[in-house]
Amino acid sequence: MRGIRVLGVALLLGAALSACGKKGSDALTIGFSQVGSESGWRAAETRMAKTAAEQRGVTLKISDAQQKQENQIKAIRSFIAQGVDGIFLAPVVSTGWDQVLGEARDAKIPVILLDRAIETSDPDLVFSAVRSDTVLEGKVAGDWLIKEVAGKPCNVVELQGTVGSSPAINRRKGFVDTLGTAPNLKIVRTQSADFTRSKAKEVMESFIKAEPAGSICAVYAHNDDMMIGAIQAIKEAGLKPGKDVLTISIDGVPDIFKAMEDGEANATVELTPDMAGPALDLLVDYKKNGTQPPKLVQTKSTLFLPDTAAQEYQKRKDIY
Ligand code: GYE
Repeated sequence: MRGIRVLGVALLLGAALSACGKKGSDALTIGFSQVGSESGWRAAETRMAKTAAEQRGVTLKISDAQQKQENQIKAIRSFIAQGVDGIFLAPVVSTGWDQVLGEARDAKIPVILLDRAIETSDPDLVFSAVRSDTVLEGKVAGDWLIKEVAGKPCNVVELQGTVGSSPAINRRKGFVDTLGTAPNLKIVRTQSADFTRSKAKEVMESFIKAEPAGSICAVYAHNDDMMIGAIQAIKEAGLKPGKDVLTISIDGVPDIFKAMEDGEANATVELTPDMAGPALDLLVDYKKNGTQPPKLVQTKSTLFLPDTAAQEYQKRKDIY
């Protein structure tokens, strides 16, 4: 009896020790300052980050900034105070990070940017970054539209993302520069709808009211969620999205594939929501083996059209 008890205690002790050992040596804790949940893409990125961390045995602390930079700065300071092993930051806007990233560097905590870029005078404040080429996304969108209208005159309206965010700045730039080569295409209205469906629906309603009836030939939205809002507004105005009004947007979320399948959207430029997976791999490799990461891991920007929408929707509907 006594022997069994001793054995039991020894086993418990052993388990406790090995658990401690794991925590002390290789289990990493990472803080992720997330923008918010403004879009379906963003929600998918958050979900995939959780899964990617679980798969790698990493503890991921996610802080939702509700689209406010001040909340992100607070979250980063709190992660520093907790002594995390690394920080992921999806920066809501592109400027104003030098101070707090300097604090992270002083604490020797590597910072990896996810999906959005920052402007900084000191690139060494950032350990690495995982994102797409958002200027290219705007160019792919513009090239598709130029080809689609085939020389006909076309009045375009644009729904921009969050003011001051790198994807809004760059997706506009890539698109405007590309349209500059096609004098038949003219951007007649452009406004931010903050990457959200509800604001985009309102802005699109105001565009439709402001422009002569039936004169809007195409909508370019900086993300699919805004396009879903715009499609709603177009339908409520008695027009057919995808036919009377062409649509081109960015992200490749399931809902836009559904809309393409239903003939209500024309094209999307896909952006993977798996930004945390590659970032975790870099950080784990650095912590374990001292491997210096590349400054940038660039994800693909692929154009999708209605011909494959049904099958692409099936592929995505359960993983987003
Ligand atoms: O396209 C949009 C989101 O930062 C690239 O943010 C990301 C963008 C994404 O809300 O849906």
